[in-house]
Amino acid sequence: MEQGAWSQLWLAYEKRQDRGAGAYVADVALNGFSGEHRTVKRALEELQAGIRGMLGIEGYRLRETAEATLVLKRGTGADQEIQKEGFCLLEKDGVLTVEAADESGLLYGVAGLLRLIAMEKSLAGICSLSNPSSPLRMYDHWDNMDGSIERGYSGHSFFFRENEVLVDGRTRDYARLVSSVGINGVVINNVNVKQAATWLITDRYLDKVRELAELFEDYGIRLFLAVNYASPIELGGLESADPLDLEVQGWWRDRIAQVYQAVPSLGGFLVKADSEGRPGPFTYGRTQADGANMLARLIEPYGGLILWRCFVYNCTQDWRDRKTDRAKAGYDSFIGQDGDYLDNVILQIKNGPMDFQIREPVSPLFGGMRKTNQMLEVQVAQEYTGQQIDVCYLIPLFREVLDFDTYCQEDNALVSDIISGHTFGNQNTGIAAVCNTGDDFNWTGSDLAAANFYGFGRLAFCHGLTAEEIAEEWIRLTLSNEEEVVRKVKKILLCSREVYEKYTSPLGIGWMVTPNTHYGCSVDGYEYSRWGTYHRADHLGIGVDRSMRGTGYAGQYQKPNAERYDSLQDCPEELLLFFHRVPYLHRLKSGKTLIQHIYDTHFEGVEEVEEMIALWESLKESISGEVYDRVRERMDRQLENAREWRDQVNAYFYRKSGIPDEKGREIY
Ligand code: GCV
Repeated sequence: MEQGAWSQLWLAYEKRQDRGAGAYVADVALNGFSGEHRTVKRALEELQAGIRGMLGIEGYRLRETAEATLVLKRGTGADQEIQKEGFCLLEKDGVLTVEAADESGLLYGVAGLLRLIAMEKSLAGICSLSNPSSPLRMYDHWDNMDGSIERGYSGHSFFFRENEVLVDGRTRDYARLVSSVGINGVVINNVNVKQAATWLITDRYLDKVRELAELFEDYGIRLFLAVNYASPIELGGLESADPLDLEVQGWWRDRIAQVYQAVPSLGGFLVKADSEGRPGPFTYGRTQADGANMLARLIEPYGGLILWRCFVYNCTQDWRDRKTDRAKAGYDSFIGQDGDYLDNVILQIKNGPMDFQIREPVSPLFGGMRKTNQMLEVQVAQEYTGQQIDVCYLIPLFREVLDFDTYCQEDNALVSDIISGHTFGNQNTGIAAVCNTGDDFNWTGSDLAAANFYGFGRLAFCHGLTAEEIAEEWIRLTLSNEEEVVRKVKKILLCSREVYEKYTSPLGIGWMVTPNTHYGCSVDGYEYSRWGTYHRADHLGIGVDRSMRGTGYAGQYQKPNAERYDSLQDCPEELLLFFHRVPYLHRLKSGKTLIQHIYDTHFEGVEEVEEMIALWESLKESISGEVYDRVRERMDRQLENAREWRDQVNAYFYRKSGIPDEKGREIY
């Protein structure tokens, strides 16, 4: 297998203690699968690389349909619990079986087996069934064709360079990595489709797109493209992109036919319309459903999907306008057409109503929409959460979103249920994350940010995993199986989201970031701008009244969430300032005043970063030098960032409120 000048991350297959796995893996039978199938070949290659690296076994004997100690078997019986893309690992009487319903499941099953070997787990008596929780599990890349990455913190794109599509060893390793954690769909280009990227659906690029799509297919991944809604104008020379215009429809019909002729396995299109300056159906007085359905109807004969983003809001708001509430915009733009979307449209909804802040309520579109396919969009790229300089393990945040009860019906009403298809019995559902990779040696800038890259895939495949389980897996696969390393790195990862929250914006208010770059503190950076992201702090208090007495946002939720959020007393405190305008001397449940809470958390946040650094330093001898140094260097930058946040936020609120810190600490 081609190895390049980049890390193999959790597929490094370094030497491991053999806890008995060696007894099975050298004698392999394929039962019900053809060794000639492209995905089976990849699974076998992976098995080979894994056992060679981890167990020192040079090769295995492969037999078709004969008995062996490792049987890779197609599960077909009616009583099988194994579902599409699922697998089961079973050990009985000295025979280990990886049973799967299809080739993708087999690939995931082999990855699951190699994971256990890498974690030095015994396979004796194992009986473990893994079915994917969500049908669609996607990474969305915001890569531009010039090689830059929007909100990328790990170097340049490995999909594009100088307006060319790249298909090489790195893209193959990318496919290996993400398929090994269960990803089955990838959007390779930025949702802000401009310039050369608009041409991705033309002959200029389709040959290369096909090559990449075929590489992905080997690994059970469908390639998707983000498309420019104004393509009929920009590529076709038409005067309009009105979805109801017959000429526009004809243009898309021809284009889609040509795209699928060139790339038959294409998964479909992702569309950012009427959002942050991108064109869309609103320009023509049409609804989002009109726009999405027009494309869906035309792509349906090819089995394609339209993933339509719900990130629609007015980004040219006047800050003096206190009635318009950006948080309400997504729901208001989509709820009216619930039920109007075709079955091959999936609405892709950001986890919160704003924009990937460190703390936001879950979007009320989940639970609000009942007759429309939905998928969740989260951001693994740390745009607002430390930009892969600050440690911020995001799986706990994603877990909270999955576990959120929308109360849209009595049972099975968690976000996790909705995006698994259990709530409304639909097939076209899923989960997507904005990816955090680039062409840095370690893929993610910070080595610890790879825990998010790994973890999102694992969580998408198995909603039941805890943040702790995923962290432990990643540490064992990537850093070390030494108990001390596992314990301490887990501690760093698991506290990191709260630590980041402590030294940045308090109690769900969000933002306060440096405009445009979104790294570092600027309390009023967006306060008097057009983006609709205000904290409205004055000398009396802070927060936005989104109760029914305020903007009414709380009313977009189902009961009892609507009532809880509406009430100052019952509102979950971590979201208090998102939903309410609160005076500085308001007493929190801890007994502290709001202002004292702000001071305390900001001091604590910095102290906890110092503790994280001390923990990391105590592992110097146990972690590979380069990884240790890279992380350590970023931790210094994190500490500097945290101090700056602490001092600016505390000084800001001290100056606004005039209320001193009860503990008399230095505030400037
Ligand atoms: C791709 C935020 C980001 C933008 C991003 C946008 C989106 O506003 O700052 O960079 O654009 O979200 O999700 O479309």
